[in-house]
Amino acid sequence: MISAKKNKSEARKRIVWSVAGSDCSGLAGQVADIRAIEALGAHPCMITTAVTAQNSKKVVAINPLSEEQITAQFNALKDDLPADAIKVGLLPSKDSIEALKEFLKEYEGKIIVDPVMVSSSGKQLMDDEAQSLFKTLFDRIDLLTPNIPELELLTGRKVNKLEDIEFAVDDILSAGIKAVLVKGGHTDEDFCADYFCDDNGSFWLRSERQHRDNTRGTGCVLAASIATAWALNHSLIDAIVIGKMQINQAIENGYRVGLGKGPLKPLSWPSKQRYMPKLSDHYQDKDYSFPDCGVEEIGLYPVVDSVGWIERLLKLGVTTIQLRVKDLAADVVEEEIVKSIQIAEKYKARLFINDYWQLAIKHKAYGVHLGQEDLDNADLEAISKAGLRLGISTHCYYEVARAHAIKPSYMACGPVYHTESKQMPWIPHGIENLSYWVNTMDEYPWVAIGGIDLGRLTEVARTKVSGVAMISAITQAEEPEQITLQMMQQLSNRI
Ligand code: 3NM
Repeated sequence: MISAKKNKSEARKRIVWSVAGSDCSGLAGQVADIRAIEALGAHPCMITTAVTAQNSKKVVAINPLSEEQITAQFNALKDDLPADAIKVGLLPSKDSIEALKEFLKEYEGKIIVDPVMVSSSGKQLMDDEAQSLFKTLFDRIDLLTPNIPELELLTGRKVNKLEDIEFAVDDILSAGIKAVLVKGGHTDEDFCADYFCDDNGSFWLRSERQHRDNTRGTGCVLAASIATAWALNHSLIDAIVIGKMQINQAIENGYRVGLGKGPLKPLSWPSKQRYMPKLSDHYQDKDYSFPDCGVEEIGLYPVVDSVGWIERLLKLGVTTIQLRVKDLAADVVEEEIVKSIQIAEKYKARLFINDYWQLAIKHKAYGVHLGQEDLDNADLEAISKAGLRLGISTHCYYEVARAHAIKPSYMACGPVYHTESKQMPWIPHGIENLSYWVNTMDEYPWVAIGGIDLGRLTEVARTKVSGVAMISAITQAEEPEQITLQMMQQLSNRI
């Protein structure tokens, strides 16, 4: 997986095609797609499948274009403005499906399909022949984004409760589609939960429901935003979180224009905590609560692998530290943990135990730090009940959304720079992404980690992170005490 918020260094702007129906009212369809694609920074191209006549109250007419007319658009674009991702919406008739299938013989890139089958006013938008042909596209679809009525139509299953979605999605996946995101807008819950599933697993994305009138184009904006974030080289699951953030922002900014429902309005890159969904394996919130780390900033946060290092650094006045032991026998680990906790208490320091959450609870450590892999096995409820603080590592949108559902005491962002201390598949964030996270998820204290040393400390501290964590800058230093004191001094000067 790769984390890349915005890829500014690309010489060519990314291109996203909207293969869908026009909308003369400017509320949904290709107008919504274009707004969404541009808002996230890609160039939109339009392949129109039907000229629709509609307004804010109803769909008056769908006028499908012929296979020849649609093919001419594909041909005009394919060499000059090739797609980095394609978002497909309305396929009103056999002609549009045939034209798309023909084009897909030579296009091997990303393709997201929002199955626009019935309008919100109940008008059938895809004719019967197109509905039955639609399934022949399934093996080329990377992501399908049905709402609940469309899911029911596609599977013949009734969805009475949220759990039913999971069964219906299994049916679609076994028909050849690679991944499905079911939009939970059509329920009575006071939250909006979307369900994602592919071969690697599944998750729910949950946001508070915004009770707003102006929501035309929601499906278009979501699918087009996901396609755009994916075209910008985010992983698909990150793109889905970004799309959900954009939807939350766009709904908040919807406006009234005609006599009926107005459109939502996608704005530029979403960067507010309230837009971030909570991601977990269930649609309901878990009620964890973890204490905060106190009023004092986390500060210099050495990550070390022995009680010897803990004592050496706490003596210097370090106030936060992490014991991260790997590959030691269980009894040795326990002994290291017990001694480290005793020393931390003596110096009144905040000691986080990496990974070994049971031992941290047993010996009443100040806190636990967990990586995303550790989250699968840790009993968060037990950590919460024991009153320990919790820190969670994050590297991308998906992981931040997952951590957000847990509401930890702090979040760590890494790797900020290249690191030799841990093998990871991530491209370093750099200062720009670190700043983005600190400013976006601004109710959490952030800890920066990865490749940070004395020379880089000032620019990292300028992002207003609460803590700066490091391994090698201290443990590999020729004079660890001196470097530690210098770094503490620099951090205390930042205010
Ligand atoms: N976690 P150094 S980077 C333990 O990105 C760790 O989650 C990271 O070591 C993350 O300061 C990292 O030597 C290694 O680069 C930090």
